[in-house]
Amino acid sequence: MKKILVTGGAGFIGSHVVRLFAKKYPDYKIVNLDALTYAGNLENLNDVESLSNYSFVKGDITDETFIDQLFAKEHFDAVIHLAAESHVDRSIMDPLSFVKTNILGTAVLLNAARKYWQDMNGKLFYHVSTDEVYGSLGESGFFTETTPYDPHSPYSASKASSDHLVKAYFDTYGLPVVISNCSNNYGSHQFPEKLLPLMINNIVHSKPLPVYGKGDNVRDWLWVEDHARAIDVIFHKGKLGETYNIGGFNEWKNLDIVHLLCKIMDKKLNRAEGESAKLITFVKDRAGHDKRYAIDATKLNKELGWTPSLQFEEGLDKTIDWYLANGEWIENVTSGAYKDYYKDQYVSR
Ligand code: NAD
Ligand code: TDX
Repeated sequence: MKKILVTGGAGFIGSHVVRLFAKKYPDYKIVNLDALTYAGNLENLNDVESLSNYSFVKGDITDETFIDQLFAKEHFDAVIHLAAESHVDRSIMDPLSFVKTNILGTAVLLNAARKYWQDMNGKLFYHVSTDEVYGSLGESGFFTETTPYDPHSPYSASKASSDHLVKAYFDTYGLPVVISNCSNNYGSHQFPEKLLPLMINNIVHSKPLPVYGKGDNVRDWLWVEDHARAIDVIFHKGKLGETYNIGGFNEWKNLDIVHLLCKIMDKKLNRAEGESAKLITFVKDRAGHDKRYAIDATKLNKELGWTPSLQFEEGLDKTIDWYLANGEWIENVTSGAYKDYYKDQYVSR
């Protein structure tokens, strides 16, 4: 029996990782630790909460005493660390909370693992990170595992720092670690501050669709369940001390993706063709906006045999259907503090 601590398991990607591990590995015990910030929601885990190998603990990864006590009590074999402040625009408004959670929180977890894993044999600290640590690409080229770090936003700088801490604990203490850096995820249960769920929600309500700058920034999109599958593969087969890039070889300009969403949703909502696209509104660009991300996931494919399972159009279709069928979920997560966030971020932009 392996006991795995998943941090941030009530968030978007974390809930998919918890679901995959708890269902696929009934002999693993999954402990989900989450502070339930605005981004964490136990409703994301309705279908796993009754499983006997799953439990939830509410707590903050920056609370050293609490984390030490948890490690002393639970004797984890592995950590899959996803808890983070994850939204670039929020990091521009409030950088210090990103420094606290993403850097200090990761350091507290690493340090607890170092202290409580007397025998490091068979242990694993898996850090889930982002392609944004590599900075921004021009028209061509890809991020590989050896691309130098060059983060630009407070979010990506905090994730870069946490990656460096993970590597330092491997080099200095021999802590068994692995890191993956993934491109933009999309899918069910994503908080509607990120591009795709925000646009889907606004199209449903016929609200303006705020495209930053000219909409010509490029992102490489991956279905969240394929990210969770990659984490499964790397967790079981990844080489200690290594980094693996995860991406879909699926680049889109923001404006093109918003047009595609509008086209699909016009059909699904029985609107005239072109009706939703009229909502597109160009707004002030994001400060320090990275131009293009594109991941080269060859290492993960060649060494560990992972490939994405879904084509983008199919994944987008499933994603839109999920949001249309889960109006109550969207209503719940957007009814409170989201309104203030939206006003601060978009109303006078
Ligand atoms: P999310 O914002 O949806 O979820 C983050 C979760 O962490 C939430 O459940 C939140 O409650 C929890 N959390 C935040 N602060 C905490 C704290 N101090 N203590 C305990 N829990 C805390 O984020 P996400 O999009 O699911 O991203 C998960 C991880 O994957 C992050 O580390 C992020 O950097 C990384 N990542 C995200 C993407 C993406 O496209 N979303 C891509 C690559 C990597
Ligand atoms: O309203 C919007 N309008 C807009 O044009 C929003 C929210 C975004 N955008 C643009 C900015 C980006 O170029 O869309 C693109 C995607 O934006 P986000 O969804 O905020 O993602 P991004 O900034 O690319 O970062 C994401 O990918 C890497 C995740 O939020 C990170 O957690 C992950 O690490």
